[in-house]
Amino acid sequence: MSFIKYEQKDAIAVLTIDRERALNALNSEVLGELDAAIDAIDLDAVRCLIITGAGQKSFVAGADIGEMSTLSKAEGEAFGKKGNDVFRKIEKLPIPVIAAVNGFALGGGCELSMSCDIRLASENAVFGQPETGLGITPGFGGTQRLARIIPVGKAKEMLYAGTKIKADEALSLGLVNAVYPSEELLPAAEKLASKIARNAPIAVRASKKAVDEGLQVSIDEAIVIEEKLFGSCFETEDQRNGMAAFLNKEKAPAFQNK
Ligand code: CO8
Repeated sequence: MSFIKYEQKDAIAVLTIDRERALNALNSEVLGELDAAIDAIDLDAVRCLIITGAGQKSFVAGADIGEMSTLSKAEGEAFGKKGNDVFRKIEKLPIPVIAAVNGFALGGGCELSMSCDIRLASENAVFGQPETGLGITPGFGGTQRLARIIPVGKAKEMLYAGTKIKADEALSLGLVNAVYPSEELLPAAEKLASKIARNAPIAVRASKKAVDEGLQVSIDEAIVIEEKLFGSCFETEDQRNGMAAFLNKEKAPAFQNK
């Protein structure tokens, strides 16, 4: 692949969008490679995925403006669908995904980070949906996910006025979980990923599924989703071993994903 680097270390994988000369902007080729890289993840081995951008300046500076500039209505819709399909695939991965936002996260970059479960940012990160200043709406889910993550009034300001926010404001809005100096961002993301990877994988996946599916339905239906997933954990070796270790006053076992 020319624009995606993928590295797996034990149960953690780091996927880097690597088109640094265009600040990692997403053109069709990058999106195609991202899609293929997501499909290729070994979900039996990987327990947490980190997505980041190459270099110190940008996570992803958006969809490629040059490529979009001449699209027709039908082509615009098709390009939006291509991005949405990939981002939805990321969102629906059974394993947790952490965005390590190492600089500009604008337009499609902000949207990519929002399709991840958790966002950590470097101090120089900048988030924004500047599309209306280019004559378009966000097209990779920005109008939908931003208003679901931060207060709707602030989301609307960012969408209508193109207001960009820095890392500290993103932290205060809950758009990111934590902010680090640039050089500490990836180690911090890997530390969190390791912590997740040490827990029982079936229970972690079930927790993700319960949150994501539960948020789409009424609380009565959501509680039932949790009950079923909770019950299913009692068919696992990891539950038996995890609880036995606690009762025997031993440290948590190495969970086997069984
Ligand atoms: N697309 C294409 N090229 C880009 C992009 C981009 N989004 N962002 C940066 N680049 C390129 C620049 O053109 C430049 O290339 P070159 O060196 O060949 O001139 C190179 O990256 C470096 O950029 P700058 O010189 O501009 O770097 P600065 O540090 O001066 O500025 C900024 C950095 C502020 C990030 C600036 O580059 C910028 O404003 N970029 C555009 C940000 C933006 O508006 N993003 C949103 C794009 S729209 C979008 O993402 C919609 C998503 C949904 C699409 C649905 C389609 C239907």
